[in-house]
Amino acid sequence: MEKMTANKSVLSWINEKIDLVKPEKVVWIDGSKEQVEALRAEACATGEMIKLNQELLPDCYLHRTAVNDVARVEARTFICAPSKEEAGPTNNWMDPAEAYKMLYDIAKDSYKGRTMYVIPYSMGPVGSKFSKIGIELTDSIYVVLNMSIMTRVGTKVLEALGDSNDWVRGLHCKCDIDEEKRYICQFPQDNTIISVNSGYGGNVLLGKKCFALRIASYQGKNEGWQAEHMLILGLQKPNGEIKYICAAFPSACGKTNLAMLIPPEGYYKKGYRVWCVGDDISWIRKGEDGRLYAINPENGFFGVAPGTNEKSNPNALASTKKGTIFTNVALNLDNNTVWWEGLDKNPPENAIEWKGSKWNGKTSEEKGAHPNSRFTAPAVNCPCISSEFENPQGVPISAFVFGGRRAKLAPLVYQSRSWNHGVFVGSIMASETTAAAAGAVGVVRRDPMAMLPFCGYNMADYWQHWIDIGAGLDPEKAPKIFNVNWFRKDDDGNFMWPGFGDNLRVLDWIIDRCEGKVDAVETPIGFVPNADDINLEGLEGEVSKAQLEEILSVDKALWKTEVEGIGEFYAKFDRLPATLKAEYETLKKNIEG
Ligand code: OXD
Ligand code: MN
Repeated sequence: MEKMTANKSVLSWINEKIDLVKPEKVVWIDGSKEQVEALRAEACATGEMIKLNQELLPDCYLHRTAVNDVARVEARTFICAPSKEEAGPTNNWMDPAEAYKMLYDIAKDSYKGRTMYVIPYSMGPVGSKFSKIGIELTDSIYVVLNMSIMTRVGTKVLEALGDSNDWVRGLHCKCDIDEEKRYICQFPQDNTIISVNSGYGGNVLLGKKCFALRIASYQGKNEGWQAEHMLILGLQKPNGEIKYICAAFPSACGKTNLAMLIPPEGYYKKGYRVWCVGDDISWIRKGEDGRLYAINPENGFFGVAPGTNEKSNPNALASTKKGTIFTNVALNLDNNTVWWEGLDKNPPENAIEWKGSKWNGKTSEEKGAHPNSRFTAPAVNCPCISSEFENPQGVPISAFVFGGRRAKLAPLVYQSRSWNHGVFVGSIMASETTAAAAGAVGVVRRDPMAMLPFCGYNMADYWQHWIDIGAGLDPEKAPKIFNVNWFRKDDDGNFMWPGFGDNLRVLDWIIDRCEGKVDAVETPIGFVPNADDINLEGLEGEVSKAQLEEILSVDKALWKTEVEGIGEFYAKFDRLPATLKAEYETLKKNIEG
């Protein structure tokens, strides 16, 4: 096929990679429906994908990955910066020269007899000042089709690139899906990503975590903007005004659910709505009016399937009804549709489980879907997608929200005293492990700004970047910073807050605080709501005022232990910003005082 650009930096890089991996042919992805259709047909012919019931699930397909290749692999993910210090104490580091050599040895000749697909893609609306371009080379049709949902792809992207050299290089080689030789390497200084021996989403859809977070966080530091692991939602008040919130949570905290929340009935009737701009990643920069604006660089949702249902997240479920690729879910043979744990209480009896064997959901002890099985769904399918989703200027941010899963420690919500205190609150984010992840339950895992596996440079420098961004903002215009915890438990281990749609009650308070409409109580950790200011209408019999007071309380003894944990974590960072050290000392004093 004809080359789609005359850009010399693009052509010479692709030629080098062709010499390395030796494909049988090269196909450029043009973004056309016809090409997508032809690739779907080819993938079905080879068994790489299964066409689902086209009446119930039009343009939907199922894919199964190798059994050893079902999740991101943090232990095999590397930041290949010139020095270990630049990658920092929380990243795996490899010397760039050594990494290139090792990766090229693995990739050599690996496309023999295969096709190289060249995917030009834009993170962010094509042509927006926020957006960045990448080119991914891959030998997987599954990757092409997923990237065509998750990003904007094709000829228009190369037109926007013109003859610029400002684009991110991405090479993906499936090789033999050998776990021992699986590497996901980012070279931030070279705008380059190389991923070998995996076929699973987060490792191979290079626009997502590899580019939009790891590479982009580094670009943002150098160029004065931010790439964050944050959803973006618009909260519409009864007067029609919409205020935007960016929120960061570690995995298993309901991020996609919050991004697509449906207000409780009483609120809905009054006119409250939540609009989803993004469910995973935000790119943020200062606008001409001095406020911070955010875009979602992605074009689709790569969501976890298990637990998604009509009650937990009807908007996400609706998003998966057309043009969606399902990965590692169960196949219902009776009607050629899909099923996963938590979809409904009626598992299919005549089915194939995610590994490809016959499965009876009524009698089997085994799971039908892998716990990390996914749907890749176009964002436009979402019933609550924001009208600003394609806005090249982004949306103005009123609040940043951090959160985690803490059974006893953090109150339902608290507000930081200042921007720098807010950066501190983000830096001490942590979540207690759930049964969904391997390892012990209830262990505190520190995950600053939910960026632990995604920060492309030294985390301490990343915190300094946050501080610098705040220093460049008029405090009146800067987003206010909050922390939430939907997961407080009573002494019997029961959740004390209903969560899901009822989290709107907390978002409402957050926006009122941003607008100076409501008072708060100062505590050693920040500002906590007066219990009267969280509206419990409609929660009678579920959450009493006393219970609310309990989940808003700050237990100094527990925070004392927490301060020790923070101290141990901070001790890892030689380059800890003095501002954060000072915030830490303040917290310590407040708790002990
Ligand atoms: C994701 C993640 O898949 O954060 O979005 O792991
Ligand atoms: Mn994520």
